[in-house]
Amino acid sequence: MKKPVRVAITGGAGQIAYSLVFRIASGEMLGQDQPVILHMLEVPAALEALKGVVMELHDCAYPLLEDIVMTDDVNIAFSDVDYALLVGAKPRGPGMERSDLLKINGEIFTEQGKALNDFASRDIKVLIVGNPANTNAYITMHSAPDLDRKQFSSMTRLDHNRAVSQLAEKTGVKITAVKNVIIWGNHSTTQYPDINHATINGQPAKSLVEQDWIINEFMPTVQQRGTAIIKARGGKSSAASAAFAAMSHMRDWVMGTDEWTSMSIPSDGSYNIPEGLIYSFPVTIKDGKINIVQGLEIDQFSNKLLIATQHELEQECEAVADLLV
Ligand code: NAX
Repeated sequence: MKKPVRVAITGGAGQIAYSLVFRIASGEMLGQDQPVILHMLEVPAALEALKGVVMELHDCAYPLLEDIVMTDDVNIAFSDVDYALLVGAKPRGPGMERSDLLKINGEIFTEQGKALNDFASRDIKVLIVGNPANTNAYITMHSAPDLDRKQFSSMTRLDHNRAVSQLAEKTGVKITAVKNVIIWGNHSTTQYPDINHATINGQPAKSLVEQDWIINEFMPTVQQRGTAIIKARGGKSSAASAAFAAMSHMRDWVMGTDEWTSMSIPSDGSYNIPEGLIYSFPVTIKDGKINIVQGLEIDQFSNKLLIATQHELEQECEAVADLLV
């Protein structure tokens, strides 16, 4: 057995965490030979509910779960943690403008970034799930100047999985037949789900579906899937699929992957995306290092969409500029 690692989850009493923490404790994220200590952070008002989740974790008697730290103190939550999944965030309330949402969450993620900077393991890997995820990751990264930018990411894996699933369903193939789908940009409706480089059983996906379907069905379905789920679930947003995506994102970061996946990471200037912007790219991962897939041909239609989602992210970053160090 390996030495236990510490995994922090914020928003521990929320609905995504309720699907996520049990899988982490069972070894699904980091492997069956990796004991874990969970650090669960909540706001004071939700500590009682969090207590219930912790009771259930104990009731599972997971062999790999060594200990649980339950707290409303961000510094304790991030002390010596090796992995942090920042799920908790303030939802958009009635009458709240997007700029208000950015500001309120900006304050939360500034505080959390500072705590990661001061108390987390120097090798920490950070995934931001809470929305607006890319900009929250940007703020967290800027609030942790002693950590490497490459230690920060945000989640577009759920969008990626949605795109793979839509394409498999349309062409009547198994999920595993679909490769090289890409989500570019922001985790918002401006994201660009791109199948120009995708293959299905080795054949170009574009030769198997019509352009009209790509533009008028595939892209809007993926972009607006979150809203469709909220409507279908009577107001509740995606939770199990989001938890699975978060776990897969972290697992791939640690274990590596030969196939492409999509991750929002600080741009290194690839595809002319300004350096440092947290932007979703096609990536592969080896030995814990995330590599952006290089050399893809970007046609004019795609280029316009890559720039549009970049602009939205730049505007979001501008709206929180006064919070950045
Ligand atoms: P819930 O409202 O069920 O849970 C959020 C939890 O976070 C609450 O228990 C709340 O008390 C806690 N919280 C709020 N501020 C906190 C803070 N400062 N520190 C610690 N905990 C705090 O939301 P849930 O459905 O779990 O969704 C969580 C976040 O994920 C939301 O921001 C949501 O928009 C976002 N999502 C992101 C996705 C992505 O692909 N990146 C997809 C799914 C999801 O919509």
